[in-house]
Amino acid sequence: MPRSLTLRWLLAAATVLAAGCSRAAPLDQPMPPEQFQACVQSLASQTNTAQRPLRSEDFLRYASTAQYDDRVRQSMLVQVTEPTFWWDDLAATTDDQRVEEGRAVLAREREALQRIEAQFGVPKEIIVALYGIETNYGPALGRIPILDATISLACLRPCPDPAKTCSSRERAYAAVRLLRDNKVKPETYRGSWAGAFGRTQFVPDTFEQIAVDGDGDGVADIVGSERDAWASTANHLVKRGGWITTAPVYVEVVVPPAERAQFATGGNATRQRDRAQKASAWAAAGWQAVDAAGKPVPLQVNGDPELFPFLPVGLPGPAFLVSRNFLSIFRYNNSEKYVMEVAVLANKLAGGPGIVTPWPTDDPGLSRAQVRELQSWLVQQGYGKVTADGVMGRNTRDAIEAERAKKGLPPGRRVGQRTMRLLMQS
Ligand SMILES: [Ca+2]
Repeated sequence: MPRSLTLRWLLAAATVLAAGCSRAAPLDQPMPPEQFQACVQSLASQTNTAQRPLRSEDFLRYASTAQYDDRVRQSMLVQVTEPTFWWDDLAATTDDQRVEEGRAVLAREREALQRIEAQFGVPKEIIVALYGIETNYGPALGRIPILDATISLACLRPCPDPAKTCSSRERAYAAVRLLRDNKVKPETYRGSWAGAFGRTQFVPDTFEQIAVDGDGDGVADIVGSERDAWASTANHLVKRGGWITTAPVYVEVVVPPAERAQFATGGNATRQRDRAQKASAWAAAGWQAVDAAGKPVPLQVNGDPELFPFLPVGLPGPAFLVSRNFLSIFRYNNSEKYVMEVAVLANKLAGGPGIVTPWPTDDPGLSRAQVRELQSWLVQQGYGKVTADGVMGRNTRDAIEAERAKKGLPPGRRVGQRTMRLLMQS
């Protein structure tokens, strides 16, 4: 989702709330209806601050039908409280099933994707990978009415300075303008709690600026048309992110022995953007690439782009030199994990090995098929709130926590390959 809420923002918001900011709703309980109505009126009175014109009466005409949706608040809380591991997220988001389904999309739409690749200079595998991560290739578009989501969010997360606009308010205004201008169909104007909609999950303000027609009918419809969604995504990566046609997102590397100590960060990420230099300069400094078997090989990159080190969990662990295209995807959704999910899935779609160097864990992550197997087992054990949907949600983690305690495993809310076998063997 372009420009999603960041964990950083959520934590900042939690701090503001904890400090007793009178304008912000407390996140520990649903917003009362009268407060929501007052907030809608207040938003209507501030449309003069909107970055694109919107009259108060136009805003109210649509916003007065909006309803507070408490799923927005609940999702904000979950994001803050449930930490996840790189090896879990990547195992699920780039599993065999998603690779197979992505290859089927590439085969089905080869011509259209090649045309979009030629027009924007973004590889078709990147576009399809992003489609797979965002909405699982289409079906998971989200169910929350966008008007409800964006206005609820603007009320739960008011602008720090009411006289100046901010992203949550802009998003709500853009959500209304899209309806006013008939850019979206009311009946399919649904999406995520953060207001992202369509096949590649644009928020309304981004849609206004970036969405383009990709199937030639003159209309940008990222809900109904895959090609429109793909072209819009490619346009985002180029216009907002400065995509470089020839550069890979990442190259997996071996750090030279003399430099390894500085990357032993105790599990923390290292991103050294200020060290960007040409691939050939890294090679001259002793950095090597890793082949599909994990063997060091000479570092040579087409076009010799500038690269900088990125180590998601430090050493030991996988190490990468990443390009400007890493930052381009980061601009789409500012999460390093998200960037690598898209890039690794794209690598696998193109026949690559994914990440070769092992993660520093003896309990690697589960595919969605394995999560479903675990969930079915948990349901059999009597955890009635668990659904076998392949998603590690709060109910599944609650059940895992209880089951780990029952089996005498160290306390925790996760399960990997090894602990899954331990749990299910008795
Ligand atoms: Ca179209």
